[in-house]
Amino acid sequence: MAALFINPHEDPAPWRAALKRRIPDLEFRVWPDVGRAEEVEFAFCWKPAADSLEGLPNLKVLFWLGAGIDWLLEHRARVPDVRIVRLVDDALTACMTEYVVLHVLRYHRSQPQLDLQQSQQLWADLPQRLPWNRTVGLMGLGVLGTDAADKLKALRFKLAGWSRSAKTLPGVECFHGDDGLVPFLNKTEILVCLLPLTAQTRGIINARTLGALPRGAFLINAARGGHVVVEDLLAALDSGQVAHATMDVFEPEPLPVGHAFWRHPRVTVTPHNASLTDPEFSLAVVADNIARYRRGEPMVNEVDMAREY
Ligand code: NDP
Ligand code: OXD
Repeated sequence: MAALFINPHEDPAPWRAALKRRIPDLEFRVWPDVGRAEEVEFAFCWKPAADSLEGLPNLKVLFWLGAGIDWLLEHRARVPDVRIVRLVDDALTACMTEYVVLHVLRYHRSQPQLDLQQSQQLWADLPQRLPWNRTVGLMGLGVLGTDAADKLKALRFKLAGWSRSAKTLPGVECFHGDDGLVPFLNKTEILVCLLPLTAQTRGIINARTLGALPRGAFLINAARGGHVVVEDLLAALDSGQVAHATMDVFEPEPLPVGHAFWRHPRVTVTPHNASLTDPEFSLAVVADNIARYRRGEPMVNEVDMAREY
């Protein structure tokens, strides 16, 4: 049997090497060299050409080489009816937590203002807050949100979190569901979005929700561009309701040249690199799931397409 790598964005060589080390009996093929299509049992995909998933009659499991499965939801009509597993691994989580901590601290320590002062050759103190007097609000308390919460807790921030279902996390004031959203936002001074993009969460960062934050709040969006209503965020930045925003994800990507975010003085743009997929770590998790599948055991991080994440 064979595994088909369908990822036009990455060099297949390290994936091939990692697979060979971990499952030597599984042949590695790279799309479009499918070979005998009926031999393909597993697909490793990230944003493939939409037709590349067709014509694989014995495909059993599609391993999505990213954490967010919104591409699959968007292309649902062309996605085969097979089991789907998303990527959750330590490297991806650790990198995302670095991104969140980096930008939370940057806001907490007024670094954008200090950069501005430096550009004006201005030597001036700024008031400094203590972390236990500053509330960071995590939208999404899943794999990434809970790890970021742990590390921010170690830095002694006050933490709030919002999820779909009710949760209890030590050191995090937890809110959930529609009723919990505004109370969560009301106390959030640095808002970090780590939600999946679903029908329920599309456009969730909008005039209403930004307006529920304390004036002068900060936004860090490392989830998906589709969470943000761009014109509402620009208006909130212009009015001072939002002091500064850091965004790693956009719709579309790459962020088009000339887009208002590129040159906005109170926006930081990063090129969807908050967290990167490392073939060695990712393949370890994929290989473990293939072994589970072969033993007839439940796989970990299987996606519920009806729930959309
Ligand atoms: P998880 O599925 O582990 O967690 C999702 C969290 O969001 C859960 O707490 C879930 O609630 C909550 N949630 C989902 N829907 C709603 C809703 N309607 N209302 C309130 N809360 C909701 O996802 P991960 O933490 O692994 O990843 C989150 C996202 O981060 C990914 O989907 C992806 O888009 C993005 N990402 C971005 C990367 C980058 O490089 N920029 C890299 C990796 C991921 P509950 O706990 O109740 O289920
Ligand atoms: C993502 C990822 O989902 O990089 O963005 O894993």
